[in-house]
Amino acid sequence: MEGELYVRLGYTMDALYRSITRHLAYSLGVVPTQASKRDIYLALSYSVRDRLLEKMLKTNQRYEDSGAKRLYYLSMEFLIGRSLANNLRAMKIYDQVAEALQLLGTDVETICDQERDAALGNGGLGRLAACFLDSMASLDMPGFGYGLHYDYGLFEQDISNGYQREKPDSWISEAPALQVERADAACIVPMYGRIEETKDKWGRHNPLWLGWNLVTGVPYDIPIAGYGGLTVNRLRLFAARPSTEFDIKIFNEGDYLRAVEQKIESEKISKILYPKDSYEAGRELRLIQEYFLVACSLNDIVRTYEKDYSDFNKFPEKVAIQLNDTHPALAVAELMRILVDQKWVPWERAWDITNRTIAYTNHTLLPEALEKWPESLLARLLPRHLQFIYDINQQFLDRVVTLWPGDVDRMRNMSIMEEGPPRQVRMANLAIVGAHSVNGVSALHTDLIKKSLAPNFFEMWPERFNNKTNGITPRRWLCVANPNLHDLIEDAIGPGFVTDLERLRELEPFAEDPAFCEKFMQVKHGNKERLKDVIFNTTVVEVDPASLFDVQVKRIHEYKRQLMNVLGIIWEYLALTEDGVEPVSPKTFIFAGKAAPGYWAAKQLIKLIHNVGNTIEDDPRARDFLKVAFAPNFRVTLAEQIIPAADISQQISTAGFEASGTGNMKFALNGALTIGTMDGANIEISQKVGRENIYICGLTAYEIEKMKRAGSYKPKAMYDKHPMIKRVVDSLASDRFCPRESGLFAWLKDYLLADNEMFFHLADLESYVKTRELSTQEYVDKTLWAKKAILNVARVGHFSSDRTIRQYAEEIWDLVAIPPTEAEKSGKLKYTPSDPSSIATARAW
Ligand code: 26V
Repeated sequence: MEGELYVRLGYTMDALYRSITRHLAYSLGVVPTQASKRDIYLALSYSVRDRLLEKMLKTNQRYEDSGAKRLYYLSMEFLIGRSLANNLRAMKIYDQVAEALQLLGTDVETICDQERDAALGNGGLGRLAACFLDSMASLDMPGFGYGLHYDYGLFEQDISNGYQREKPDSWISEAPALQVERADAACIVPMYGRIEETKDKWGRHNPLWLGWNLVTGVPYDIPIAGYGGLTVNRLRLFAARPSTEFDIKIFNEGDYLRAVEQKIESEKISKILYPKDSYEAGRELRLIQEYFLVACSLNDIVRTYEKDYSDFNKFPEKVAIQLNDTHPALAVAELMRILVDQKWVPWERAWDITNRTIAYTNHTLLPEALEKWPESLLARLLPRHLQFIYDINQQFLDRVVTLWPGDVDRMRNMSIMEEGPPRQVRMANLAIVGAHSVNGVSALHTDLIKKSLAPNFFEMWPERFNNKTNGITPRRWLCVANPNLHDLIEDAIGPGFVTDLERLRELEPFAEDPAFCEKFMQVKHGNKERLKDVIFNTTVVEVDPASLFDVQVKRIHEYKRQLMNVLGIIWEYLALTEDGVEPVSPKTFIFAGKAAPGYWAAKQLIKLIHNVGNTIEDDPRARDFLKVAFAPNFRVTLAEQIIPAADISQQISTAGFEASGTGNMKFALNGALTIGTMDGANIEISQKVGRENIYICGLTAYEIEKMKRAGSYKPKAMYDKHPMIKRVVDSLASDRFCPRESGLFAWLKDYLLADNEMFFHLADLESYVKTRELSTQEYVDKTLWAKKAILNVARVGHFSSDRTIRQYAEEIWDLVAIPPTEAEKSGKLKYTPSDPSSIATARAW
């Protein structure tokens, strides 16, 4: 019947087999008997995509019918990793597909292993966004991601002679198996140009933005399947393309070449993900990217809203926008511009709408990561937005003056504009002023936002500030990454805990059950065996699964203190080789992580880890006790292999610097014990699992802050006083770890002994090493260890991103779930498209 699409896709083994072979023939042009693994991977992905799109259309219909509020998560990064196995698990067709693939002469793991990671993010912030999308879909919430469709994701890391080498990550070739292009929803984005101060027909001031260049934003939709597979939301990623206006007047070769140049210029915008986690002043292309994301997303959001409403009075009741850090903070100015300049909403009214719609999450206190953009750059790129920022600031400062008359320092501190030279726009201030909610990502972090980052703002608007402790999705970080542990838990406590993670508590009694403990340790051992192969294939280091796997995997950064871990290893190495103190268990130290390409100190640390590892391996006194492996090219997929195999998880940032951490949660959920400082979410993890089930060391954020203020940290005195600290530091200054590259690590001694050493390595070293020793001793007692590990698993249900998203939904977004109807659940629903263009899209498949 016209306008209706009957559901014909099957989910049985049979139907899936037919779908895969059909795609082999008609999408790829190969006969099944000649299909390569890659062909089968693609054919399976297309079969999965068909089914996801079917459910996505139904989900959309359900949301439309309900008229419910929608949440839009604006983020420059979505660190998704692989999708196929995750989608098979979500749709509960993993076993059927496994059987179908067997008929094709292969197996599901091999096929899932063909997929490349979508590495559209740097680290924690991007991975959090991906976990949030998973949770929103799994909770049946109308929550959608908006991001950029980068051609190149985060660089690939090769290691050559212990040094990091970067290679481009061309993700684009992989993308078609996941996404649908939405050429029909493309939008046009203006930039550059000038302002003409004119008057409208009533004689009112009416500035016009003229002479802009135009770029087109083409959306690509990636379906995001909720667990159970009935709710499928979407992540919409925009690619930059030249606007057709560019090519209209090509009269001669000169024009033609200019048109080509402009084409390249526009496409540059979504070419590459910035590989940094700190911001660098004046990077024009980065600001253009941020604006491009904001302009495309808001255009889409407003257009969707206007399908149902003719004025903007209900906008904040129907739309919530969450800013993932300040990267999309221009949304404040862009929404104002749309409302005032394009929709004729009065300024004050527009401001109220903007403020009630937008919320902001802060993810870091590091000064070098706080974005500021030169006023001159904004004046050139976005002259009209700058006017709005001035007006917003003026209105805001007028309020500050009435509240605190004469307090010039406070005004200067709170102003969105920073005095120069050069004058700059402070994006955090713009976000705080523009949003109705400002949240941190752990209890400590939120406290520090209130007390150190933005105390004046907190004083002005205490109700605006709130905490949302991060979480992780148990679907990826347990079901997909550690299926054997998932199955063991399910055997013990029954199904359902994957969407109700607090239920893991029911596992507590099993910590005392010897049979369960035995099985638990067997699962861990199996995971360690598999990781051994991964490490051998990528590093040629041979590790022993019977040794303690002590793991630190994350971006390489001074504040994360991989260096302190290395100092600990050297300490144990010297104790063993010079003092004859054998560790009670053989230990394998596993590292992985990328350093930003321009971050010299971080890259040196990678080299140091390799050299220390080699020195130990070359030393017959040490090699049977200690081993160091650096697994190259850390990414989501490698994390999925490493984390389930860890005995110890190292979370040792200088207190006050790691906003939350999420790796800490992934490890605990997979039964590793944490060695950690009182930083970020470690504090809350220790409260949940109990102090006796976690190894806490080091100074607190408060103690460090106090020492910094008093200038009382004297690392040289510690070095003089403590013979072992002296020996460890001196060994770095010698050529012991760089016999063929004399002097390579000498800088580290000066670095560690400087009074202004920001990260307090030596201050925490002794406490850290003692704590490590304790953990190694306890590891030898397998009964004790199994008990503690199981209690960690049982008590970290709180850190499901489902809990985090529920809190955002209730306390910030006022968003409710729109669960599948009975008809959807029974699979009989007809889909009636309201938008004719979606019929074409649906029919094409
Ligand atoms: C800043 C910039 C500046 C411009 C270039 C690209 C870029 C990329 C990222 C960032 C900010 C990074 C902030 C971040 O990743 N924070 C992490 O957020 C996690 C999720 O909340 C949290 O668990 C980590 O502790 C925190 O470091």
